[in-house]
Amino acid sequence: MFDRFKKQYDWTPEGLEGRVPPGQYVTEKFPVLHYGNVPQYSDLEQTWDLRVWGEIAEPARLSFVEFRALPTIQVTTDIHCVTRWSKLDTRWEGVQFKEFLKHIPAINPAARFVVAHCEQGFTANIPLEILLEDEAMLAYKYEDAELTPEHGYPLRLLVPKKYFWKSAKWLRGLEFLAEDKLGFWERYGYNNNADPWREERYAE
Ligand SMILES: Nc1nc2c(c(=O)[nH]1)N[C@H]1C(S)=C(S)[C@@H](COP(=O)(O)O)O[C@H]1N2
Ligand SMILES: [Mo]
Repeated sequence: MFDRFKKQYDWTPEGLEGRVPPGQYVTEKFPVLHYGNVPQYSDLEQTWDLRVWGEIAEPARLSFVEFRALPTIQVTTDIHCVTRWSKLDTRWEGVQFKEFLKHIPAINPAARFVVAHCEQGFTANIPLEILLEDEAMLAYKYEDAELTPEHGYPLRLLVPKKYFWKSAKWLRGLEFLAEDKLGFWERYGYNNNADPWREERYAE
């Protein structure tokens, strides 16, 4: 059974057993959580790019215009933050990760992990096989509108299978690696595997 959470705007997912991972409550708000400041951008077409490097045939760089020309998909999914809020049926649009791979140099067979590099040095590490799942994407729209600055404008990762900290906001680079390398929260004591269904919140 789910305990009713104290806050007024949150509700108990009665009848939703199996839909919400253990220890989570459901919110209809969209909390904002991050370390550091919200980046400000002036001219994305001139100043923004997305870089890929590491275990890849050659490093590459996509401009804002090049990235926005890639085919997009929509995904409706539930998201689960390690601070215990879950939000159901969130709808995102962006470039599916496995589609993105078709538009960059070939990644090496040795590549098994990805580190997302974000503004201000934030990083998050994710196994490549998780990113190859259908709902993992490079997202730039939420509920049909451009992401707001605090939710990651102009680009964030969406990795719904993991606690939401792996859905890195303000994404600027993807590093492909043969060996895993801990990201920002992972080094800070959070569980590297971060599976909400197994309640993998903190490092052992
Ligand atoms: N760049 C960056 N991305 C980040 C974080 C951060 O500190 N920096 N925090 C993560 C955490 S802990 C969560 S729960 C989600 C929150 O996303 P939201 O603010 O859109 O709800 O962003 C994740 N992405
Ligand atoms: Mo989080």
